[in-house]
Amino acid sequence: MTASEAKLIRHDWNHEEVQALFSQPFNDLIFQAQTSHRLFFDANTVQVSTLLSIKTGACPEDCKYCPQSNRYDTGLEKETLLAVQKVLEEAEAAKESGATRFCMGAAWRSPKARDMGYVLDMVRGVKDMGMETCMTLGMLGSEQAQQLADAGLDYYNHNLDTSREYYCDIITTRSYEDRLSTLSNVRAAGMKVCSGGIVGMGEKEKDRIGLLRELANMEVHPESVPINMLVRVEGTPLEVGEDVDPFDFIRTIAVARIMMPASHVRLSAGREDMNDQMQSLAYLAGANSIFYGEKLLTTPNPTANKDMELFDRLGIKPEKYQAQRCSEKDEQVLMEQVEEARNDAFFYDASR
Ligand code: SAM
Ligand code: DTB
Ligand code: SF4
Repeated sequence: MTASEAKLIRHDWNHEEVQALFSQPFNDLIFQAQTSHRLFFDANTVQVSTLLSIKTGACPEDCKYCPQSNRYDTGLEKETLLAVQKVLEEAEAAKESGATRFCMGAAWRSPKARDMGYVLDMVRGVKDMGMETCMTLGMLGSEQAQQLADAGLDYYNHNLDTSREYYCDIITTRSYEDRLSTLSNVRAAGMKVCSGGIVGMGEKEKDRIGLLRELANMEVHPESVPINMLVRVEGTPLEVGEDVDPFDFIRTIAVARIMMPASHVRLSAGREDMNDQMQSLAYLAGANSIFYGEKLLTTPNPTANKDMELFDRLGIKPEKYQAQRCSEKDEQVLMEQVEEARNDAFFYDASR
C-alpha cells in the first residue's frame, strides 16, 4: 500500500463526520464511494463466497432476528453437526461453481471442546482444496482462535450487528464487549476478521453510524464487512416491522466503503428480496463481495445462475485471487477526486 493510500485508511472517525457522509445528496455519496472503491479495487470485480450451515438451529442465544434461536418457533428443521465428509463434498461443489471462499456457520453460542476436532478437520480439508476458508461459530476464546488459525482458517465472521446503544434491544444473552473480545482473539491469532451488521431491525441512522464507527475505528479494519439486510423470518420477534428505505440501505454500503476503503464490503443477506437494479446500485456504492448459492444458512438466496446472469449484464467478473489494483497514474487522479469529494461533503454539511 502506498503512503497516500494509507492516509485514506483512518481509525478516528467521529459521529459528525460520518453523519456528514450519510447526509450528502445521494449522487454525491455514490460518487465519493465509487471513487474510493476504484483506488483500492478493480470496480468490476466481485468476490464470491459460498455459505454452508454446518450445524442448524437449537441455538441458546436470543438474537431477535435469528430463525435459529431455540426461543422462537420458526418451524426450522434442526440438524446436528454435519459429518466432515459431507462438508467437504459441499465445498467441492461450491468450488466447481466458482466460489473462492467457503464459509461454514454453526448455530452455537460458542464451540464446545468436543466439537473442535471436527471443525478443525473441516478447515484443513477445505484448505487442501485450494479455497479460502471462513467460519462463524459464535464466541471464541483465545485458545480456540489459535487452534483455528493453526488449522489454516483464513477468516472468522463475528458481527457486531448494530450500534453499542441499540445492541441490547436485539440481543441480551451476550454483550457487545463479548463480541469485541472474540474479534480481538481472532485478530491476535493472526486470522482475518469478517465483521459487519444488519440494516432493517428498527435501528436509526445514528445506530448505523455507531456500527460503522465501531468497525472503522478498530486498530485494523475488518478485511471483510458484511452488510446484511434483515431477512424477516416468521416466528422471530422481528418478523414484523417497518421496512428500510432501500436508498438508506445503499447509503450504508457507500459509507462503509468510504470508511473502510481497502476492505471487501459484502452485500450479504437479503438479496433474495432485492431486484437487479437494487443490487447493481449496491455494487455501484462499493459492495464487492456476495454470498453465492441458493441458500444462506437457512433462508433462500438468488441462484448462482441468476447472479452470473446479472454479473454478465453488468460486466462484472468474479474475483479470482486478489482483486487487481488501479495503475499508478489512475491512482494520482483518483486521490485528487477523493479529496475533492470529501471537501464537497463537508462544505455541503456546513452550509445546511
Ligand atoms: N451463531 C453464530 C453467531 O451468531 O455469531 C454464527 C451464525 S449467525 C447466523 C451469523 C450472522 O448472521 C449474525 O450475526 C447476523 O448478523 C446474521 N443473521 C442471522 N439471521 C439473520 C437474518 N434473519 N437477517 C439478516 N442477517 C441475519
Ligand atoms: C453474515 O454476516 N451473514 C451470513 C454470514 N455472516 C454467516 C448469514 C446470514 C444469515 C441469514 C439468515 C439465514 O439464512 O439463516
Ligand atoms: Fe444463535 Fe448466531 Fe442465531 Fe444468535 S445469530 S441465535 S448466536 S445462530
